[in-house]
Parts: sequence; C-alpha cells; structure tokens
Amino acid sequence: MDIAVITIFPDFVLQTCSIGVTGRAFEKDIARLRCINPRDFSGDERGTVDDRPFGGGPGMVMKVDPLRSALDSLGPSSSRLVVYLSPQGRTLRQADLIQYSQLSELVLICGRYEGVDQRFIDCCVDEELSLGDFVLSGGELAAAIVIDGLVRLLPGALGKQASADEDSFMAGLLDHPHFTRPEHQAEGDVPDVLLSGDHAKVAQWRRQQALGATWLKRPDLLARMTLTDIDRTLLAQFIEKYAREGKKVGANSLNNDIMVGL
Ligand code: 9WO
Repeated sequence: MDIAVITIFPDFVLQTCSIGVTGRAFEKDIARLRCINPRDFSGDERGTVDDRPFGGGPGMVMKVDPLRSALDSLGPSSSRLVVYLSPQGRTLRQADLIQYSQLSELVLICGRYEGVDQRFIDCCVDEELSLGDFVLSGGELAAAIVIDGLVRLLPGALGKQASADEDSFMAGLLDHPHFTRPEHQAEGDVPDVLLSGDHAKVAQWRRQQALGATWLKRPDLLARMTLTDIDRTLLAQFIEKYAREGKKVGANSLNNDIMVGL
C-alpha cells in the first residue's frame, strides 16, 4: 500500500510513523510512506502556503495552489483516495480503517491554521474525516493515527501469533481484561479460569468479559449488534453476577434499553 501525506511538517509525520509495529511495516515494505510539503510548491522564495481569509477575521487559510500542486506531483492514478482530516468530517470507525487497508493508494491532507480553502476540498478531496469532536492545531497527529490504525491491519504487519482479527472492536465489542505474571499480587489474584489450561473455558470467559465490558461501558455498541443465543446467555450471567455483587444495574439509561433486549 502507498500512503502519501501532504503536510508542512513532513519530519513530524515521518518520525511519528517510524516507531513500533507501524515503523516495522514500513521497514518491511508492507507499506510505503511519502510526505509532500506544499511549501515546495508555493511558487515563491518564502514558501508561502497560506493567506488571509476573505471576509476578514483572525488567522490564515491554506491556499489552493500549493496543495493542488503537491497532490498533482503524485502523478496520475485511477485508484487513489484523498482524505482531509478535519473536525468537520464524519467520524472514523474501525470499519473505515479496514476499508482503507484494502486500498492501493491513500493520500492524507493535513491542514494547519484555520483550515484549507473550501475550493481545494471541493475539487480534490474525496472524504473529510474526523477522529472525534475536538480541535487540534493541525491534521498531522490525526493523519498519524489513521496511518497507525490501518498499517497494523496490513497482512504481515503484526507478528505471527498476534492477529488483528482478535482486536477489540473487530467483533464489535470492547476487549476483555488481560493479566500477566505474577499470579498473586497485593492488588488481587488472576481469575482461576485463566490458569485452568482449558482453552474452551478461557475463550468463553473472555467472550463473556468482552460482552460485559461493552454492556457496562459502551451499551451503544451492543445495541447495534445481533447477539447469538450463547452471547445472550453469557451476558445475562454477567449481569446477574454484577447485580448479585451489589453493583447497580441500569444506572445508565442506555443499559436499561439493552436489558429490555435480553
Ligand atoms: C482553528 C481556529 C482558530 C481560530 C478560530 C477558529 C479555528 N478553527 C480552527 C481549526 O479548525 N483548524 C483546523 C486545524 C483546520 C484543519 C486542520 N486542523 C485540525 C484538524 N484540527 N483538528 C483536526 C482534527 C482532525 C481530525 N480529527 C479531529 C480533529
């Protein structure tokens, strides 16, 4: 997969993407990352990429020409998705990362200042994408997050044992709790089932914990899923135990809705 990032801070993006699983995937040529600096296409000695907003007001707006020239410098392509990272975009989900990971070419546009001239968005951008309802000082960190999230999905990026299929969210659920050595700690003991060596029982416990965590923390996710009969039983057991331990069930009105569905 070929990823290009259009940014006035290429070093920042390249450095951020050079560590861990992501960095190794680029080293292994599972994906290739290029940064293009619109300053190199400004057409003046100062590398101007921004100008004052029409209509007045504070701050600066990124000009169309340096951005379009930077994009054009990638050459022609029939299968290239151009994504602009901004708070105005639709919110990214794991399913989008899966889709992006199947592309042969992705271009991420990073804005700075107050944003980019709307005409660039209208002419050259396929999708406007947000990571959530907050504002950063530029799109670079958001682009690095998208790159990190999708590169680890590419075949060969994760180690042999580790598989993205087992991710939290891959099945639409939150992750189950994890434990490592030592078995006994002042903070508590590892659940017996994880020490039993019974792989089927472990898998069932993890499924139940994932269902329970999702019910507790993200009932909205659960509401959109179709649970199997086994899942329903596992979750009902989790909720029953949770209530038996004196914890409040349905403290959150969303939880009540899910309860009705059981
Ligand atoms: C800056 C600003 C300053 C004064 C008044 C209004 C203002 N709006 C902005 C602004 O939204 N700047 C953006 C900075 C322009 C596009 C790139 N920037 C950005 C991307 N900030 N936050 C994101 C982002 C991207 C993806 N997901 C969440 C946030």
